[in-house]
Amino acid sequence: MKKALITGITGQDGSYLAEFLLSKDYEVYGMRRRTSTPNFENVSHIQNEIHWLSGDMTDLASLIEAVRQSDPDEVYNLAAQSFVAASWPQPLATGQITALSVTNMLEAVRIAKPEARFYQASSSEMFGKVLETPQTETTPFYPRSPYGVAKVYGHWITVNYRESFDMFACSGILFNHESPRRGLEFVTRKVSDAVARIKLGLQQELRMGNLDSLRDWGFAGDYVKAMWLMLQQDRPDDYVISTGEMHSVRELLQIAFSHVGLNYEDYVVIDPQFVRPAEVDLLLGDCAKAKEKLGWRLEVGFEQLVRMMVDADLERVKRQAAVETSVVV
Ligand code: NDP
Ligand code: GDR
Repeated sequence: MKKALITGITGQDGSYLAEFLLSKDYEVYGMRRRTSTPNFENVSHIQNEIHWLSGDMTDLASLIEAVRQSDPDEVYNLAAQSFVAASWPQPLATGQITALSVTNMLEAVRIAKPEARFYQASSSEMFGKVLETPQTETTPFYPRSPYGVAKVYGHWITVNYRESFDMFACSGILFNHESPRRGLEFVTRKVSDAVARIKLGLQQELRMGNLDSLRDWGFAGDYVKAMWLMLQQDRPDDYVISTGEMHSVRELLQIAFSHVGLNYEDYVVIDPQFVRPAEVDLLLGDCAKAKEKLGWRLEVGFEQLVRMMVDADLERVKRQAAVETSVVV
């Protein structure tokens, strides 16, 4: 039985990856930090199947201990301050967690289990300003946010540990991927949640930022399979994972609202607080290398993804509203 250690297991990707690895009979170790309010929402259905370890990305001692205790064959480093907009008001915390902590994790592996295979969650945000489309493994980086800058550091330190210490370290340059487990602050989930609330009469408007930005959005369940595939190869390498399709935020709104018979223009209000100091106008990935070398395939398309998220939020909001009503009665 193979053993995997996942950081960031309570997040969107960590939960899908844990499910996927459990289905492949892995022993899954999940590292989580202490939070004042426990947040097992994404993993509650598999909570008892995971071996829980306590640790924080900024605390090297806890990471070494997590690697020692789990003795993993594979390490998936997904933990990060992952919300781009929050990286301007919290640039140093973002740098500590999303950039420098990658070195912490690589050091923990190098010290405690150097032969373990390592996956780093790199990001299309590293491309930032458009220098080339579609973007590939060789497109230069020009990050446009403290988050993007931090991810560039995490990416290169992973490459450097591979080249310096001969570690099996891979970096997945993943484009945006979404699901019903996406945090509520990210644009797809903000929209699907609002559509559900508006449809059910619980919200009147939706305040948004830049509707013209273009993203290459896929389904998180498909993308975690690519992470695993990278660690099953003979040689470590870096791969772009994307759909190769681009849609605007406006299109996202159109599809989500029309799925419940509404017109987004009747509800959306532009609010400058959601417009970023510097924007990534366009992301479009070319994942030919992953298709060819990993045999990775996409299963869920954009419209299907948006409808899936709206349907899931309709169900969830209805359930919550029913509980609240019964409490009031
Ligand atoms: P989430 O924000 O959903 O999850 C982030 C996870 O990191 C959470 O489990 C969080 O724990 C954990 N975490 C944050 N800070 C720390 C810390 N100091 N110590 C320990 N754990 C910490 O992100 P996603 O699942 O969407 O993304 C996973 C990774 O992939 C991230 O690195 C992200 O930057 C990267 N990525 C994501 C893409 C996407 O489109 N989703 C695209 C490209 C890259 P807690 O629950 O306690 O907050
Ligand atoms: P992104 O995702 O920044 O691409 O990073 P997000 O969903 O936050 O934004 C996507 C685009 O939508 C525009 N936008 C808004 N975004 C939010 N959150 N809220 C709004 O109201 C709003 N209005 C317009 C944004 O300006 C942006 O252009 C995600 C994260 O998962 C990162 O961790 C990951 O690395 C990248 O994707 C790839």
